[in-house]
Amino acid sequence: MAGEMSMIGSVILALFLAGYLGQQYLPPPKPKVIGLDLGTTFCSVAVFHPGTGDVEVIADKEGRKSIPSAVSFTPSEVLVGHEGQNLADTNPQNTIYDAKRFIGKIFQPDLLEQESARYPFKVINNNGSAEFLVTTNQTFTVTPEFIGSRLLLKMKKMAERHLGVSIQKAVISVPADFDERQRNYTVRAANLAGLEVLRVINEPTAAAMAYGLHKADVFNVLVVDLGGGTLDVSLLNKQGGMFLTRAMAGNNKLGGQDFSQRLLQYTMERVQQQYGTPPTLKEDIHRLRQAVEAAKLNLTLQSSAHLRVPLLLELQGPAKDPLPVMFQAVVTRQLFEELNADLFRKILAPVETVLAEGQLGKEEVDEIVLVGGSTRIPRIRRLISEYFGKEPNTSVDPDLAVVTGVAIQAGIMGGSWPLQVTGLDCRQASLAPGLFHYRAMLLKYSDVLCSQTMVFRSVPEPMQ
Ligand SMILES: *[C@@H]1O[C@H](CO)[C@@H](O)[C@H](O)[C@H]1NC(C)=O
Ligand SMILES: *[C@@H]1O[C@H](CO)[C@@H](O)[C@H](O)[C@H]1NC(C)=O
Ligand SMILES: *[C@@H]1O[C@H](CO)[C@@H](O)[C@H](O)[C@H]1NC(C)=O
Ligand SMILES: *[C@@H]1O[C@H](CO)[C@@H](O)[C@H](O)[C@H]1NC(C)=O
Ligand SMILES: CC(=O)N[C@H]1CO[C@H](CO)[C@@H](O)[C@@H]1O
Repeated sequence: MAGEMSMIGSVILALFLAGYLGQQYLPPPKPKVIGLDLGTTFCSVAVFHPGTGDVEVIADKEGRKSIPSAVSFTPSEVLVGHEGQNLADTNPQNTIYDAKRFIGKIFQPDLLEQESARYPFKVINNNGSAEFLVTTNQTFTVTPEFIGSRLLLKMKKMAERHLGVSIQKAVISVPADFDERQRNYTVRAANLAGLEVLRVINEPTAAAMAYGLHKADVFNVLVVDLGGGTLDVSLLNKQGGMFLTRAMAGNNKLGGQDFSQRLLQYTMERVQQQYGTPPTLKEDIHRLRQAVEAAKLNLTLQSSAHLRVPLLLELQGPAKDPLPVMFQAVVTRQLFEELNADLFRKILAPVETVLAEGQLGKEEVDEIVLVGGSTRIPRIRRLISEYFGKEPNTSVDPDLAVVTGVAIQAGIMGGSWPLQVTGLDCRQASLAPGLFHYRAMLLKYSDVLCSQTMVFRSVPEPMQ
């Protein structure tokens, strides 16, 4: 019996060593499964490199790691991402964005009408589902999942070009509060792009995985996701290698756009003060909006930003030609924080809600993970760290945390090495009687062996 066990032990060890040697001497295999983050405003794609254990977020030809979730239809072509976004001003009725807000959702007629009033394109009601009306040479409708599929196809192609292999499989993230229908339609979008979806994973779970929290000794993880237009707070609970969503709350009308809007309002008032007339031309307001957006980004790193915007103002009455002026203003971080003080305070409300619903004290939260570009704002970070009395986890780029975690999951689904021993982890291996005397050796290679095999045991299951 003991001999048998040690035979089995030797076989297992041989397999481990084969895997290890393979890893040392064979060329690393290409990733076969991509990780996709189909966001409301931005999308990204990443892969897990089994050879090195690194996640790589794939950039487009211009080196950009996210593409805007915009698709623009013209008589001759369909433009996706930055190219689509560039037409938002000149082709507004046919440039569709925010499609994720509509995917797989059944609306009450009046709610859909309310929603569509926010957009320059036409949203029509097809028996409760939203569709977008596009008029180029012909007039036709497109579904939110079709828009999603064009974005996913673009990212699939970016990955294929970068990796030099064709890709058919993906893991994709969705908001934790997506219901089954919304998940199904997200999968349908991927299928339309020629991708088989191996798993749908919740965005907060992905963000936690980006920090390796699926492998770390933590129980309660709070994920704060503050993007361009929405705030989502999730309380995750890790149990036996699975992340469960214990509570969720949010504010779907709070985000970076609102902070920019306050700054825009302020600059418009300054123009009025300086020149006695507000900017009226659409192009001027557009330029101001861009300058304000740039200033907001600068203020996360610097204490002040200098706005310099050429404007055409109707100074001498509408009969005369507008006068070109160079509007200039300095905005400080303190001013930006004052303009938004009430909005920033609203961020803690859903945090308190999830703690109350999860019946958890704030001191019981083990890790806080920040996701979404707006969590770069220093005042917001401080608000959260002061509330919990500890620093949030911020080392991963908050715009790429979700896609990084999705890629880690994709790496798990794709397997790592041909000679991999799956379904066995180092804890089991080292406790198997026959393996006992090899334990020291296993531990010596534990970085290599365990980091591969442990992963299989700790596959987190998003709560569906
Ligand atoms: C749309 O119309 C333009 C000119 O009006 C024409 O050149 C183009 O071929 C048409 N495209 C389609 C898809 O019919
Ligand atoms: C409209 O939706 C309802 C329920 O969602 C369904 O029963 C009905 O068949 C649908 N009608 C059409 C025309 O698709
Ligand atoms: C979602 O898809 C699954 C599998 O295709 C199907 O069984 C289920 O009925 C779908 N659910 C909804 C709400 O569409
Ligand atoms: C932001 O910073 C960049 C580089 O530091 C600078 O070129 C740009 O003018 C700044 N913009 C504003 C609005 O301060
Ligand atoms: C503040 C901080 O960085 N906290 C944690 C982030 O997550 C890792 C786990 O991967 C912890 O080790 C850090 O302490």
